[in-house]
Amino acid sequence: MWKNSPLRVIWWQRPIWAWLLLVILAACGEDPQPEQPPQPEVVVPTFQADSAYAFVAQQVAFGPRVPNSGGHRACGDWLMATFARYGARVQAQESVVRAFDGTALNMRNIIASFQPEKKRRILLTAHWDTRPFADEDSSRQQEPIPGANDGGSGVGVLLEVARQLGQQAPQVGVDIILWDAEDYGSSEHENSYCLGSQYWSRQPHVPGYMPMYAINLDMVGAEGAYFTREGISEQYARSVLDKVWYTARSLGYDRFFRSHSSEGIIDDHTYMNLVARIPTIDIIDRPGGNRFFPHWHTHRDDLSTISRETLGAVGQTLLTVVYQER
Ligand code: AHN
Ligand code: ZN
Repeated sequence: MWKNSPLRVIWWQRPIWAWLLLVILAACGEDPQPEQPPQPEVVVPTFQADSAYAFVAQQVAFGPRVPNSGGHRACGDWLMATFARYGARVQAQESVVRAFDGTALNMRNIIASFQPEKKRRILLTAHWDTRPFADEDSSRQQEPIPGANDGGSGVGVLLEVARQLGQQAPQVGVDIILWDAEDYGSSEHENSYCLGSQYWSRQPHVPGYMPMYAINLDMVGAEGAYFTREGISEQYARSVLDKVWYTARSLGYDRFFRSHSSEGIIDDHTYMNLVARIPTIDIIDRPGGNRFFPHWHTHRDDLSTISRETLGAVGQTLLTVVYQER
C-alpha cells in the first residue's frame, strides 16, 4: 500500500518541498521595497584657484596684519564684510590678550556660519594675523613680514570655500573661524602662540558648540607644499586625517598630501583638540617632514611664494570633503 502511494514520492522529495516552502514564506514575509528617500546626487563645486589667489593678494595689500595695527583692523573689517556678502552669519569674538612680551593685543576671532540651523556641522579654520617679527630672516628682524603664506594662504582658501558655499549649499552646516593672534609668539614662552584659538577653545562662540570635526589650515600656499600626517592630528583625529588624505589622494593630489607622519606641533589645532575637545587635523606644510617652508618668518614670505596649484589642491579637497558629507 505505502510502497505504491504517491505520498511516498512526496516523502522522498522532501528537500525540494522544504525549499519550496521556504521560498513561499520568504516571498510572503518580505516587506515591499521601502520608498527610498531620493538621495540628492553629490555635485562638488569646482574650487577656483585664481579666486583664492586673488584673496591672498588682497590680504597682502593691506600690509602686515599684526594685531593693534591699521592694516590688521582694515583687513579684519574686509574679511567680515566678505563673509557677509557670501551669505554667512558673521560674528566677531573680541578680547584683549597678553602677548609673551607684555603687549596687550586687541584680538578678534572672525566667525562665519553657513546654515546655522543645521545640527551636523563641519568647522574649517585658519589664522588671519601675521607675525610682527622676521626672526628667521638675516635682516630687519624687528620688522613685520608680509605673511602671504603664513597667514594669507589659509584664509585665501577659506574665502573661496565661503564663496562656493554661498552659491550652492551642501548637506551639512559649515562654520569658518579665522583665528587672530596666532603668530605673536615665542618658542621661549609656553603657550605664547595661538592666543585667539586658545581663548575661543576655553570660551566657544556658542556654549557647548561641537561640530563633527574640524580642519585647520596653516601655510597651504607654497609651491610644492608637503603636507604630512602631523602627530597631534594623528593622535586626536586619525579618522578625519584618513578621510581628508584619502579624498585628496583620490583627486590626484598625492604629490602634496604625503602618507608619512611627522612630529606633533603646537598650532591652533592643538588647543582645539586638547581644550575644546573637537577632533581637529592640521593641514600644514612640513617640507622634509620637520621643517617649515623656506621663507617661513622672513620678509620673503610674500605673494611670489604662492602657487595657485597648491591652493587649488587644498581647496578642492576641502570642497569634496564638505559636499560629500551628509
Ligand atoms: C611651532 O613653531 C611650534 N609652531 C608653529 C606655529 C606657527 C607659527 N604656525 C605658523 N606660524
Ligand atoms: Zn608663523
